[in-house]
Amino acid sequence: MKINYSLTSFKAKKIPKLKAKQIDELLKKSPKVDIICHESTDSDAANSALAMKEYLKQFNISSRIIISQNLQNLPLRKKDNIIQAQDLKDETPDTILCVDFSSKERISPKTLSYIKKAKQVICLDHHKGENLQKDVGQNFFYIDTSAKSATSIIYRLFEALNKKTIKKTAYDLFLGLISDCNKRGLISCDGTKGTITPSKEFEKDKDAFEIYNKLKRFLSIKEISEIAKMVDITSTLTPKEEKFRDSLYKKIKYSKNKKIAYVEIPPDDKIWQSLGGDNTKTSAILNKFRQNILKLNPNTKVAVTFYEAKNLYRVSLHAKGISLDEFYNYAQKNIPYNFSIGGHSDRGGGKLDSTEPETCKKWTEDIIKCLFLTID
Ligand SMILES: [Mn+2]
Repeated sequence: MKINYSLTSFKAKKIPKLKAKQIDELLKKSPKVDIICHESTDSDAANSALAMKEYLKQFNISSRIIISQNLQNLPLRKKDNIIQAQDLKDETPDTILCVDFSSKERISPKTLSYIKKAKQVICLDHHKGENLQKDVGQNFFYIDTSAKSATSIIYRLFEALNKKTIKKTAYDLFLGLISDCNKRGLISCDGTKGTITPSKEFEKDKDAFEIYNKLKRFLSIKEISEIAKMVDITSTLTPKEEKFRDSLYKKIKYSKNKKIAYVEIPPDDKIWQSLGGDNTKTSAILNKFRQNILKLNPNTKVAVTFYEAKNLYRVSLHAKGISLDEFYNYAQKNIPYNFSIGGHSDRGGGKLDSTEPETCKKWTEDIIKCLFLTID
């Protein structure tokens, strides 16, 4: 079969049947599929993988879910049979399905070399960034940056191929969507009350809201409340985690006009290390912190945190009322370090290939300078 390997980009409207069939055929000609999630795997990626595994199971295609995250606090219904990327053996994969990422910046070099060995690579993603096209041979990209979650893209895929799968995987698809939207402040979850509330902005996105409503219909009140609790991870903090959260507010630095607010957690920070470094819990604390800063300060347009994760130094950003796209380009071109940066217009991040305190400090300053130059 002749395959169209060109880059494909869609709006989050319905997926044309022909395109969906193309992905379906690529998957079905494979006896074995490895579904790979990005580094620091989040709920959207893991749930995308779970839903795709269910789909493949119907056709007796065996698949494995490969993640890079501690499973403990990861919002996910089923946690068995999951492989950590670091435990991958030296073998030649058949088909690799990348979910919630399509660029090498979001995976480790080891995972990239594993992907490079595959007979074919399929990517389903909703992020901006330079894609893997150059790095992998036979591949098929399906990138829709207007989708609110990777699970929304998978919803559209099932809708075009086999609607029954939507009902079967509704819990997972919904959980991924809620989790990604919660991170962007588009949907709020109250773990104590067990409620999920979409914002006005979310409701305005016709496609996202349609998917939200259709998936929600398959779920019971009990399941919805369970999802709210899982996603609102900061509603169940230990005293130590609470102390860490409160300390962030004391460490905020602002640019002169207050447009930029940032907190640096140095790579050798003892409290950060004692909390286990970057994981689902600490990342949720930082995420909520950035969102709160934007809510509390009318003048602040970007909230930024710097922290160590898996032997790299990271930056995460949330923006309000402005786009970060120009900043990503400018920083990548003008900062002379080995790092990558990107994401969505309103939420993104980057990582520096170093945890040397002096280098990290200098990089932090440069990132803030670039933000100042591009958004001020
Ligand atoms: Mn996502």
